[in-house]
This record gives sequence, structure tokens and C-alpha cells, in this order.
Amino acid sequence: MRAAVRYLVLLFGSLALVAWGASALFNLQAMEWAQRDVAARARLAASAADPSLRQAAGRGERQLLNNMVRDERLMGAAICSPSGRSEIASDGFPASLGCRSLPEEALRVGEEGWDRTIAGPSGATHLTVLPISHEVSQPPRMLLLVHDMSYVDRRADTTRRYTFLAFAVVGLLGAAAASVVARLSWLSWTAQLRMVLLAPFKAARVVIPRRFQPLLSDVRDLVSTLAVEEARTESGWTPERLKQVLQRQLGGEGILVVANREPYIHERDGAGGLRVVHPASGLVTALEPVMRACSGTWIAHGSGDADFEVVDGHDHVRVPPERPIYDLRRLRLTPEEEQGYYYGFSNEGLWPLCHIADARPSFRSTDWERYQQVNRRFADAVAEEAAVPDPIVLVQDYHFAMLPRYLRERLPRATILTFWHIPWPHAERLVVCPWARELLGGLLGSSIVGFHTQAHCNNFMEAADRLLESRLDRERQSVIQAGRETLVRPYPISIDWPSRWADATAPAEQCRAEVRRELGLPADALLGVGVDRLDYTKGIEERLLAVERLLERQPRLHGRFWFAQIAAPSRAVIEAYRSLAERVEALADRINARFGREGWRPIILARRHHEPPAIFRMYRAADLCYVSSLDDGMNLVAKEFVAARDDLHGVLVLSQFTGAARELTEALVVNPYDLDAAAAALLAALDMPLEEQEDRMRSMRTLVSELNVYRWAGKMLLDATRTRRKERLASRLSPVAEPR
Ligand code: ADQ
Repeated sequence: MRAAVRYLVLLFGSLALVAWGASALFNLQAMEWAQRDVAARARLAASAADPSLRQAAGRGERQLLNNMVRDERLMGAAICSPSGRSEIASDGFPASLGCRSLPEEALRVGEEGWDRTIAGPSGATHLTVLPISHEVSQPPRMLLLVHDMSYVDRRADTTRRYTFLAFAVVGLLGAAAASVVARLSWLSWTAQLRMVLLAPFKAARVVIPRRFQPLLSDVRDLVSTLAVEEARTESGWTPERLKQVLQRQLGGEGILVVANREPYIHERDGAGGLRVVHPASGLVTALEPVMRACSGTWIAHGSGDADFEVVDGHDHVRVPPERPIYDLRRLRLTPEEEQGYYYGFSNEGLWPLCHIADARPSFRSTDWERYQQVNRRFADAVAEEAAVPDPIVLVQDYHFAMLPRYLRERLPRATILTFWHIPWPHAERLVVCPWARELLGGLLGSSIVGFHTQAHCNNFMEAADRLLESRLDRERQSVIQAGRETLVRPYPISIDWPSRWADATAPAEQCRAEVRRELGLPADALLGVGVDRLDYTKGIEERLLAVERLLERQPRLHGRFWFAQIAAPSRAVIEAYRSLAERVEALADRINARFGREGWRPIILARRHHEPPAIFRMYRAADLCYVSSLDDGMNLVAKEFVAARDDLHGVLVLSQFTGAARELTEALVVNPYDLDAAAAALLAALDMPLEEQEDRMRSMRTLVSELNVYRWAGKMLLDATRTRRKERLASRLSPVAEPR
């Protein structure tokens, strides 16, 4: 608005200046013409009257002079003697302009005469002096004519007024025309720009005018950068917000997720029907709500015995079964592939390699072959599912260390973000794996590699530095190998908030009463709970030993305290897991035998898969939850327990060797190997006043609600989209890098 006013002031100012100049020029010219005109007319009149003038002068008759001044522009005429005396003058001759007022030179002129224009208060006056014919022997008399030139001034005034008026009209018309043209072109420009900017969100293909192309990428970059920054800094991540951010960043393009475990398993129920099982997996727990929020395709091993009965011709099934939102693409693995890739290399090799839990990794070259083979098959499946040449692919976990490299060969422009859900070991331990270099090289096919904690990022970068021909950029936190940069970033994983399972669970008081009844416990029984896959990294044995130590030290808890361990069978074909199951069973029996009595067996061991609603009931029924992992990337059970406790009661006892312990500092954090300390923490939990429980739980709930899984996914996907934007720009400026 202010710019428009400035523009108008400038326009009219310039026009007024031009009008003033033009009229001044015109007036000068008009005066010159008028002077020439009156001088000529004076000579004409004088020559016509010349003989009579001579006589009239001799006789002193003024009638002739009066006749001459009938011309309206002649104010007076007089005959001056050679000495400059006025001999006769017309009636009303202006006294101030008489013959005496003439300068000497005017009376001595030759035949050509003398002219002068004099400015006066009521306008200009022109004087003409001409000699009257005379005897040669005598000096001539002079005819003095006084012309009224005020009409020239009047005409100049009128001209000036009309000139200004004309310029004002021209100015107004010009301003109006300019503003119409500007408005129309602004509308069309902005409409075109809007169309171009919104093009990615519309199904229709939009042809982008050339003139917009440089501007367009700048504007898009700016908008995206602002959106990314806004999205990164703000808290309050929800599924809706994740959906909006991804819609803005991806324009409706789905993401591709590769994970070994599928989010829904179809199994036969034994009665001729099918049932859907939610697997016990932290990865599934975290990623499933994200896929619900942003859609796309999840590519996984189809491990259920009825999985391929429900897929279409391309091995796809829409999930979640109750309200389909995204595609699940199932891959069929042969028993040999499953054995070598999953049980062998992944779970007997990499899992113990990455966890410090005193389990020795086993590396067999046949398993390694299968691992690579299956990674290639998954890379092929991703390439088949990709709808664009540069899709965003989220590769999940240690089952797919080689996939990023293979995928880069097939889709050089893909943005590959690999998230490693388990710890990354120190370089000294990593070299135990005969193919450590290949694993690092495989992962460096990714655009971004993510871990739960900064410590694991540091281990990864250190290993790349020591084992590979690569360069670290510590400022950017990246590894550069063969000209390709891989960012290394911490993304602490979490759970959905509000938790859909917590929302679907009965209130804490009800769960408390029902669970005690179902387990046959008294209504006032103190109950501790442990929930895990039956895995040696979870420290289940140490947990039960801590309970034993507590009972040794606190006889007052005998008959009052129970500990329920829910343990989902996991990887049962692996000997280490089978023997763990046996050891845990034997330990529970020993403790029960040692302390148990009629009506009280302190350890309740439920070695079976539980669906999430049953687990959340247990969380709500318990007085404490003990997570005693010996090494754990994050541990979602701890966060689920916090999410379940909307009554603010219950105490979390948490191992210091979990990623979660870095966030949930209001838990009672313990070293699970230190049985005395762990038993003391269990006792402190049971004795903790309700107010303190509420304070601790409130604080942890605030944290988990903020640092939820949508934030985890949002931060990763925003980093991925930003990386993709940069790579798109780079590929426009230079040819696509050769695949390694
Ligand atoms: P997990 O080792 O599987 O995850 P965790 O994070 O604790 O460990 O998640 C386990 C999940 O399985 C939870 O959602 C839990 O409710 C569920 N579960 C546990 N016992 C169950 C049972 N008996 N029946 C049914 N479900 C059960 C890996 C890493 C972790 C990391 C996650 C996510 O080892 O460190 O937190 O991935 O990245």
C-alpha cells in the first residue's frame, strides 16, 4: 500500500514538472511571436499612415492618432519631436510612457525603428518607435506606438492551466492503466506461481513456465527449509501432525519400509479359521503407528503359516485388517534362507556381536552367503515397489546391513535411511566378525544411518574410520566413502502417544482387581511385572535373582509380594534361546521352591505370547515394573509401562544399560548385575509413598508424550526429505554418481 502511494506521488510530481516546463517553453515562444506580430503591425500601420502623419504633426491634429488606436491592442500613439518632446498624442495616452520616457537611442534610430517590451504590474507593454518621413535637411519626428501585451500573459495563464489539466488527466489515466495492468499481471503471476508451487500436491501434471523455474526451486527450498525447521523445533508430535508434515514434504508419496518382521501375521487358528497376530517386537511396536500415519508399503518376510492365503497376485495385503491404510508386501523365504539369513547370521552372529551380554557370536560363511542373498532379494522387492526413481526407503535393523548398498546399485537416486535398532559395538568387538568391512560398506550405501544414542553413532563412525578407506566429517557427523556421504544420526525411538493400547485398556483399579483375581492373588497383593521377549540380553535371570535377593532380605514380603514374568518365546530354534528358556524356568522353580509355601509362589512365569491388550492390563495392575536388560538399544517396555499408568501410580525400575535410562531419569535406575542394589531398588519401589510415585510418573509421562514415536519418525523422515532435496539439486547440477 505504501509503495503504491509512493508510486502515485512520484508519477504526479514528475508529470507536474514536465507540465511546468512545457508551459514555460510555450509562453516564451508565444511572447516572442506576439512581439514580432506587434512590431510588424506597428510598421504596417505607420507606413499606411505616414504621409498623413507628417501633416497631422505639422497641424497638431490628433484625430489620425485616435483612428490608429482603434485597434484594441494599441493603447496609445504619439508623435515625438526630434528632441523627445511629445507633440501630439492619442486620447488617454499613458502618461508614464510618453516621449520623455524614451531612451536617447530610441530617438536616434534609423529606418528600421526601435522596439522594447516592458513588464508591468498589470501585464507587459510593447513600445515601437518609428521615424516619420521628413525633409532631408531636418531630423525626423518619431511615431511612438504603445501596445498592450497583457493578452499574451492571459493566454499564457490559460495555456498553463490547460497544460496542467491535460497532464493531470494523462497521469490519472496512466496510473489507472498501470494499476489495472499491474493487478492483472500480478494476479496471473501469482496464480501461475501458486499453481507451480502446489503442483506436487495435485494429481494433474502441471507444465512449469520456464521463467518460474529458477525462482521455483528457491521458493520451494525456502518453504521446505522453513517447514523443516518449524517441524524440527516444535514439540507436540501427533499422527495428524506427522501426516501433515509428510504430506507437505512428500506431496502424498508413500514411503517404503523394509523390515524382517511383519506388523500383522496371519495364522491358522486350529479350528479351520484364520487369526491375525501382532508380533512381540519393539520395531513393530514403533513403526506400525507411523505407517498408519503416513501410508506406503511395508516389505517384510511373510512368516505366518496362512500369510500367503490372504495376499493378492503381487503378494500384497492391505493392513491394518480392521481399517486398511497401507500395503504389506510379503516375501516368501525358503527354510534354508530363513535359517542362514535370520537365525544364523542375524541372530547367532550380529545380535550377540552388537550386545554386551556375554554371548559369543557364531559366524558361518554359509550363513553370510544366505544373508547377502536375502538382502539382494529384498533390494529387488524395494526396486519393484518404488513408484519414483528416488523413493524414500526406511531400512530397518540388523537383518539388512547389506541392503542399502544393493539398493543403491538398483536405485542410485534413492534416499535410504537405515535405522539400526540395536547397539553398535566398539571397533575392537566389531572386528570379531569376519565381514565387518563388508557390513560397514553395505550400510554406507545409505544416505543416513540412525541409532538410538549418540554413543552408538560414535562407535559406528569410529569403526568406519578404523576399518575402511573413508573420511569422517565430525562437524557434519558423516562418513565419506568413495565420494558418497552418509550422515550418522541419533534418533531415540519411542511409542505412540496417546497409546492406542492404553486407551483400549480398562482403568487401573479395575485391571488391578481383575488381574489379582485371575492369578489367584489376594486383593492387597504387591505385584511386580517383567515383560520381554525371552532373550538373554533382557537380563531375565538377573531379574529373578534380584527378586530372590529381595526375598532373602525382606521376610516381611513373604506371602505378600509376587513377581509376574511375561516372556514371549523368541528365536526358539537357536540353542542359546532354548537353553535360556530352560534356565529361566529352572530358576523360577528354584526360587518358588526355596520361598514358596501354601498359597504363595512368588514367581509367576508366563512363557507365551500375549497380545498387547493383555500386556497393558498387566502394566496397569502392577505396583512396579522391572526392566533389567544387560544391553538394550532403547527398550520400549519401559515406555509402555509409563504410557499405561495414567493413574500416576506404579514405579519403574530400569537398567542403566538401556537407551531408555538416558531419558527416563525419574525411574529407579540400577545396574542389573548388582543384585544387592537391584533388590534395594525393588524394595524402594514397593515402599515408595504414593505422592513420590505420582511425581516421578507425571514427569516421565510428560517426557514420553513429547518424545513419542511420531517425533522419532518425523525427525528421521524430515532429515530424509531434506537429504533428498539436496540430492535432487545435486543431480540437476551434475550427472548421477556411478553406483559403487
Ligand atoms: P526388542 O528387543 O524387541 O526391540 P523392546 O524395545 O523392549 O525390545 O520391545 C519389545 C516389544 O515386544 C514391546 O512392544 C512389548 O510390549 C512386546 N512384548 C514383550 N513381551 C511380549 C510378550 N510376551 N508377548 C507379546 N508382546 C511382547 C528392539 C531393540 C530395542 C528397541 C526396539 C525398538 O532390542 O532396544 O527398543 O527394537 O527399536
